[in-house]
Amino acid sequence: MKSTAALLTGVGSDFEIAEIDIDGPRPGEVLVEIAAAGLCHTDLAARDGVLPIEYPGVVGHEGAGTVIAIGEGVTKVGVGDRVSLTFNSCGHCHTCTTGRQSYCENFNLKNYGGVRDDGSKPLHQDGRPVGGMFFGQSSFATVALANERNTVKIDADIPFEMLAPLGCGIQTGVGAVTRSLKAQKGSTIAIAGGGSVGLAAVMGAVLAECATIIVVEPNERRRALALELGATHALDPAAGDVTEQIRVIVARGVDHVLDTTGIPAVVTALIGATAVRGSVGLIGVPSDATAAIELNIIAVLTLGLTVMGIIEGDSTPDEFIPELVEHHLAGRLPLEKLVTTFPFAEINSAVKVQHDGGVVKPVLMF
Ligand code: CXF
Repeated sequence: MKSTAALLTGVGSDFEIAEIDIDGPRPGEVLVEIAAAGLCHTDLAARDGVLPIEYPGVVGHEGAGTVIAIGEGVTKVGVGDRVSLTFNSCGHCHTCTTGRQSYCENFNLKNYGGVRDDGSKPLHQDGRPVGGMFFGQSSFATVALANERNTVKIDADIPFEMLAPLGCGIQTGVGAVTRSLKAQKGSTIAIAGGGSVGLAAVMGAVLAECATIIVVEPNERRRALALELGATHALDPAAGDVTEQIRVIVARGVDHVLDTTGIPAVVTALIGATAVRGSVGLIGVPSDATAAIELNIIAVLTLGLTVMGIIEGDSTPDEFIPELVEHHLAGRLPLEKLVTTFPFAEINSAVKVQHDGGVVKPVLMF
């Protein structure tokens, strides 16, 4: 069938809205009419060649919409169901079968491989293949093909524009604090970056009842938003050494630090502000795939630090996304403070406004 998609035509290109053909669902697949799709930096990392995709190609990995067809054997969802599309996983490797599917051993193939499970490509333009299946969905399109595994049925009456970003950015931020770092009531945390993942992490820290929630963010409006969401302190990195600024607030250092920036100097500054036996969570994707930090081995071992890479907030989406929906509907996860909607056709302006810091989480509406 026909789908109108935002095509990336080459490394660094703008999105081009064009009509493509999309195959119907095969066994285990689900065809979804997209109602809303969040824009995330990972889509732009694919645009910029940091994540390997095939051009022309369709990205988008925070889709939400309505199921319009299902393939053989699909039982989790049916036609007419409202769904959130999330990251993909194989379901049969060691990490998937032990409940840690965000670290699927086949993560790259299943999320950036560009092929469905049988190795074929479901998107075409004028008879030629188009890169797709990005995070098992490629949801910057009016119709997306997903897998039953990365489709989560949502019964609750939540607007699609609030549902969409739960598929990646919000579950990543909230989950990093509550599920990965396992922050406890009364603990202290510093979060670098006040974008959608960092601010979702603030919401996670509020849910976890952390006593001190410090956000480090250069943009003044985002610092104000962090405070409105429940951060206890918002630091401007330009105001001085970040490690010292955090230690002025919590002299012994904070129990948890979380980096959403991927900037090595920021990670190093956060590590310097971590308390004895503290944990360091890394979520930010660097713009340079070779980015590295130096760790002083004696310091790490004598302080008893845990350094943890985090993917998708250690989420099991079938459970965690409905939980987040409940939090939102009960007023505990004010996503409306992060989301700004744009018509799908204005995807390039959404990218620009987000890049300039004008909005936190653009959501494209179809
Ligand atoms: C991604 C970040 C890069 C590694 C895989 C998961 N999360 C969301 O976009």
